[in-house]
Amino acid sequence: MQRVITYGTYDLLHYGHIELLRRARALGDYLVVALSTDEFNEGKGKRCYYSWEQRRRMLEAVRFVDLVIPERTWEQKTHDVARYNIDTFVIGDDWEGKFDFLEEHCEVVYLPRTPDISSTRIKVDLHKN
Ligand code: C2G
Repeated sequence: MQRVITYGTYDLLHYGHIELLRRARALGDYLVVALSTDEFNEGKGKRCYYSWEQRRRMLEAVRFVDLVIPERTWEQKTHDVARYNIDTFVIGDDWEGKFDFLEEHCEVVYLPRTPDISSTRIKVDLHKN
């Protein structure tokens, strides 16, 4: 069984997120999503609209997602790859090169981001109209 992992905030779930999850899942048979906790997001300078619990429930409703775990630190990725027996780490190419250190533990794949959609853009567009 090919096991895949990805990381993210996934707030205001949108089709760019879904497209990432669909392509990530297509690289294996099982997809783990490490979902940024509210505290970790503060460190990323992100304030979420939905709580971690709400974001977890939404991701668990996505058929491409098999397991949601908390992302609490930048340093947990190597541990997660071992703990969940991961074959492939996947993330959008806005992170290109940032996680190459994982290559000694698993395959590292950066996928093209879906253009013209982001949680920030949704908030701005909604505010305008
Ligand atoms: N994404 C995408 N296309 C978009 C928007 C997002 O492919 N238009 C991807 C991102 O590249 C990422 C995932 O969807 O792989 C989740 O995006 P975010 O919630 O913004 O995640 P981010 O804040 O980048 O967190 O340790 C890694 C970080 O937790 C990543």
